Amino acid sequence: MQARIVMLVDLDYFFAQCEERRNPSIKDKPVVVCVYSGRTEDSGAVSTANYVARKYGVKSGIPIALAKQKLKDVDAVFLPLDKEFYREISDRIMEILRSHADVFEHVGIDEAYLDVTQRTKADYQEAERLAEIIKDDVLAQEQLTCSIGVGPNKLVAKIASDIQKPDGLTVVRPHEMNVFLSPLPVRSLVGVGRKTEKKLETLGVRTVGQLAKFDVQRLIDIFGRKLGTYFHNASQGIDDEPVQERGEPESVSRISTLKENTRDPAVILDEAYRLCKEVYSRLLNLGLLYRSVSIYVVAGDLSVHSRSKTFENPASDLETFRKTVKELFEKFLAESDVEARRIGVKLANLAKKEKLQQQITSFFGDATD
Ligand code: DCP
Ligand code: CA
Ligand code: CA
Repeated sequence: MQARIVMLVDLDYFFAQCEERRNPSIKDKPVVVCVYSGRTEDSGAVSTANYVARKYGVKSGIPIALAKQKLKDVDAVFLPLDKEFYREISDRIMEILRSHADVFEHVGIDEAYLDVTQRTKADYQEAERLAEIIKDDVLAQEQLTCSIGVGPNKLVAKIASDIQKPDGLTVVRPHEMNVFLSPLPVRSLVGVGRKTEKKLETLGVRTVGQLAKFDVQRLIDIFGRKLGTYFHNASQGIDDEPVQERGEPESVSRISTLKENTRDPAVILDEAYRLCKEVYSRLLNLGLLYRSVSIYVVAGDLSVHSRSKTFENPASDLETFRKTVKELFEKFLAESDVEARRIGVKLANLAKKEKLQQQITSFFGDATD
C-alpha cells in the first residue's frame, strides 16, 4: 500500500465544552454533564466532565451521586444532557473537518478520520501545518478545542490523538512509530478491552512493545487467527484499514436555535437560508440530487412541527431548495400560531447524479455516437 497520512480529530471533553461555550462563566469550575435517569434526583450517570472536574476523579460513566460526593465542597456545575445542541455544533464542525480532507470518515459525534495524503503530498511537515490550520479553524468558527493525532494509518492516528489531551497535536512519523508505541499499555490498542488486558498480563505482556515481541503463533493459539493476527499487527503499528466515507446518507439536514423565539418570517427565513446553504454544500460534496424538501420548527413548548414537499423529478439547484423552504415556512406560519425556538431544513429522497444521467441517456439514446 502506498504511504498515507491519516488524521484523527477528537473534540476535547465535548459535551462539557459545548456547555462552557454556551455559558463561559462556568469555565473555571468543574462542569459535569449528566444523564439523569429520573428515578431519584441524583440517579443516573455522568456523560462527561471538563478537565477541572476530572482532577477530582469525575469522569464518563460514574454515577452522578459519586460525582457529587467527589465534588462535595467544590463550587461545581451539574447540567443535564442537551444532545441536540451538541449535535448542531458537531454537524458544523464536521463540515469544517470534511473540507480539509481528501477522504472523510465520520466516526462519532465528536471525532472523525481524515485522509490527507494527497493534499499534503504525503509530507508530514505539511500535515502538521494542516492540523494547526484545522485546530485554528475549529476554534475560530466554533470556539472549541480539539486534539489531533497524525500518523501513517488510523490505528496510530487514533492513539496519537489521545496522548496529549486537551488541545493536543501529536505527529507520529513512520520511523518514530515503534518508539512511540512500545511503552504504551496494551489497552491503548483499539480492540484490547479489560478482559484481553488481563489475559495478556498473565502472559507477561503489559506494553505494546512486549506484545510486538510476543510469538505471533502463540497469540493465534490463544486468541484465534483473526484476533491474534490483529494484535500482532497492531502492536507493530500495522493497519491497512482505509479511511472511508460512511455510506450514503438518506437525507441531509441542519437545525439551529434562534436567538429568541419568534414568528417573524424575515428572521426565520434569514436563518433558514443560512442552513440551506450549509445543507446544499453538503449535497454538492456528496454529488447527490434531491427529490424532497422539509422544514422543521421546534416551538417554544418544545413541540415539533414539520412540512414537506416532494417533487416528481430530482432537483439539483440551490434556488429550488430556497424557494421551497420559503413556501413551506410561509405555509406553516399561516397554519399554526406557535413561536419558533429552533428551525431546521432537510433534503431527502437523495439520488445519485450518474443514475439520473443514465436514465436520461437510456431515455433519449446516447447522442454522442
Ligand atoms: N460520552 C458519554 N458516555 C461515555 C463516553 C462518552 O455520554 N461513557 C459522550 C460525552 C462525550 C462524548 O461522548 O463528551 C465524546 O466522548 P469522548 O470519549 O471523546 O470523551 P470527551 O470528548 O468527553 O473527553 P476527551 O477530552 O477525553 O475526548
Ligand atoms: Ca472527545
Ligand atoms: Ca471521541
